[in-house]
Amino acid sequence: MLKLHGPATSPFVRKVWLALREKGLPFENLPLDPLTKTPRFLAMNPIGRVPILEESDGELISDSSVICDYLEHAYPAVPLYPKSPVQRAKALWFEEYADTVLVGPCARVFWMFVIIPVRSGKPVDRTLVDAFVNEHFPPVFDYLESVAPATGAWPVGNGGKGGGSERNGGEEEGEYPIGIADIALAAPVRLLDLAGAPLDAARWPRFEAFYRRTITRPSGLHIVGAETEATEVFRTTGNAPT
Ligand SMILES: N[C@@H](CCC(=O)N[C@@H](CS)C(=O)NCC(=O)O)C(=O)O
Repeated sequence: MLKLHGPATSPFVRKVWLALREKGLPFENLPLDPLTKTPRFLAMNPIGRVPILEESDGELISDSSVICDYLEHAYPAVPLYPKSPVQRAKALWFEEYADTVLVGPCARVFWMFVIIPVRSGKPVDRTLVDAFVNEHFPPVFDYLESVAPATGAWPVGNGGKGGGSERNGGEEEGEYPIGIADIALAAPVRLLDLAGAPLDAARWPRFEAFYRRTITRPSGLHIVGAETEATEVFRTTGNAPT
């Protein structure tokens, strides 16, 4: 069976978790504290980061984007990436944007609410949180709001039904199915829920609604128990579950 190493609180672990579930692939999640660089961990991934996917034959694959690309090729039955080159490029853009830009402010809020208080022994500094959110959220979420779909999945698709020739370079007309863009964009935003500081739905209604309908799919509900448990370990110890 496939093994997914890393805590369910990690946005990159969550991204792979959602991809595995959307593809219908059974797997086991194994805790691995990414902040403690044990020799075993560094032997699995020399840069000491999660997620790490372990294939049933023991092969190890690191980095959420590399893992998702691997899954797409090794298990193509349920595709997550568009076939049209231009739609695929757009999907990869949103995956990259989520992994490099969106993740930062979401992770910082999680740290401010969950990890810093237990490590510092001081309550959450709301003034600091508000200042951070006011400075760092608008550039990211204003952009995502401006491109978010009013209904359905992110408008790049997964190689299934799409918006017809004009919009996606020849894929079939119809509703866009869930794909890697949806998964990658939803995964980090979940950190805000786990922090107890959900995204402001009044300010970013389209993107928040997109996020909410994506994360409440069966794939998203499947991780809730594990991430709640892992968040509690962080909240009480200041460290990841091991
Ligand atoms: N680009 C990587 C990023 C992975 C990453 O930064 N993971 C974090 C956990 S959310 C980590 O392992 N951090 C440990 C560290 O940076 O020391 C991916 O997509 O998998």
